[in-house]
Amino acid sequence: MTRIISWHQKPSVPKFNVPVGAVDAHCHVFGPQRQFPFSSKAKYIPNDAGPDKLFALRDQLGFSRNVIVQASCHGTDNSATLNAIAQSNDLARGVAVVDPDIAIDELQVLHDGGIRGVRFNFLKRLVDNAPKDKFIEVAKRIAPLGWHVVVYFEAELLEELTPFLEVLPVTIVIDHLGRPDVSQGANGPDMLVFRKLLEDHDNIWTKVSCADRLSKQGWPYDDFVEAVVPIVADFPDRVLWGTDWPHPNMQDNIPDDGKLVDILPRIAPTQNLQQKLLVSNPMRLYWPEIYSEH
Ligand code: 0GY
Repeated sequence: MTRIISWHQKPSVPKFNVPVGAVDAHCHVFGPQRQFPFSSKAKYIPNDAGPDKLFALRDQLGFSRNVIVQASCHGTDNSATLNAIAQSNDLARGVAVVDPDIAIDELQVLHDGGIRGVRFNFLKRLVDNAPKDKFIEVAKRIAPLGWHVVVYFEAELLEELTPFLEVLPVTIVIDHLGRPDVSQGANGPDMLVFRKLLEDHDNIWTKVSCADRLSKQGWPYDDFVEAVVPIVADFPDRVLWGTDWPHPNMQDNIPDDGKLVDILPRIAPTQNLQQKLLVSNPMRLYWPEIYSEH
């Protein structure tokens, strides 16, 4: 398999200044492969995108912290993610992907390494199986650690997955709004069903991220912005945002990360909303021990 370079080689410096202490709450690291080989089940093999590159981008974009989500190409071996967190001076935390049979003492080791959640990935193009009953057991096992689950699925699966989401005894963060068709608009069927999920369950949060994957129009992502503005306005305490760098598996329309940051004031138009989206919400979830609301 050819190793893919899925990220912009010269992202711009954003025009928008993010608030002090902003967290990029969805990004990944790949490798370096010599130290951290990819999984034999990986559906794509990327070039190395290690912690040095990630932290340089963080600084360029004006962010302070990262939440590193274990990428599917590393399977359930979280070493690359843990390595990046260890090199961050406590400016990174992580979300792991685990073998569903993982024991409590192994979870504690991950906790000590900065992991605060597990990801359940239902995308068939990324993983071979997603055993719901085993995931429920994992969720019960992580609850005493104060962790949350991150769930990744596409809009057509939402109805089938809702009963599963309803039995998870922890906070749930849904990646990229459950991948709706944003071209239907803010009142289109996908966004309305997703909004209802948030209305009915106050333990469900979402990441209003991945404009580049969800928009059908491309930059400046007007269809994405229009669809997510009401979500940020109406659920301001349950939204997160991240770059998705290094944009796993993207081969066309690779986004300029600086321009992704530049849509933030359009999706969160007030300072109060920007503070919640980029600082208070991710800090409450990932660094609660050092964060207090003023
Ligand atoms: C994302 C999106 C994708 C990939 C992964 O773990 C991954 O490989 O998450 C995707 O291909 O849509 O959130 O990074």
